[in-house]
Amino acid sequence: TTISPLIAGNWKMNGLTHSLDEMAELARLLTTGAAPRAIVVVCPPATLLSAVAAQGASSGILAGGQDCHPQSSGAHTGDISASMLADAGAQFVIVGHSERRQLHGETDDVVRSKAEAAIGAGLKPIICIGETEAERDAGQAEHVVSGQLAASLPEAASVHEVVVAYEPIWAIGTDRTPSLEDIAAMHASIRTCLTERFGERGESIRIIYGGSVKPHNAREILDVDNVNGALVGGASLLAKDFYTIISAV
Ligand code: G2H
Repeated sequence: TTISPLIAGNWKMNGLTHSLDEMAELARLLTTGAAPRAIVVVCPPATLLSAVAAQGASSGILAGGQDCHPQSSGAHTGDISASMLADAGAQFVIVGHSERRQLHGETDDVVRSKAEAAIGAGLKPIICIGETEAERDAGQAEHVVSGQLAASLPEAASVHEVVVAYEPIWAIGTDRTPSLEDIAAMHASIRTCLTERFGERGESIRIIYGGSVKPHNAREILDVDNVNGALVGGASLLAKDFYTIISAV
């Protein structure tokens, strides 16, 4: 594939001011080592977004949010809009992470509105989809994921701006990953859904894998057909580990 790979770090609810030292170290590694082939994105908690965006500028690290509200402003205490993330320096935003779907009750409809809001604000949404372990055991994984994909992706003409993140829920933070064959099959199935729906534009949409991507397994996962990058949780918190994963493409 000719799609340039994208490696995004999802810090989740981790990171205080001192975590910016890890950002500085990542920037140092990226500017002193061989130039990375991948687009590198760090999605810190919102409190650190401006700092990460500012710090990343000189080393080519882009910043992203972890969630956004479907509306651009208004009476929504505690929420953050896509335009606010853009204003703070974000170029990406994760939407529909399984932790949002499961812990905040986000449906495909909500996720799609968030993705549309992101595109409207000039951000690239990283739209997460993935099956539970019970669904995989029941042989329903591809069916469930293609349903989520169909309902979570916007119809917008700018759909090539989206990134699809396949994250099997049972692989998140568990140090378990699907077999390379299963990753290949799922990513191929997602690619087929994208081209059936969007034609040629569907060929250029990045499909990244997430769920226990670590320094030791990054290379083999990133080598799988139709895997156009990774969404990295735990291993993105340490600059050294994240850099090893970035360097694996
Ligand atoms: C999956 C992933 C990042 P981890 O949620 O989104 O986390 O790499 O810790 O499994």
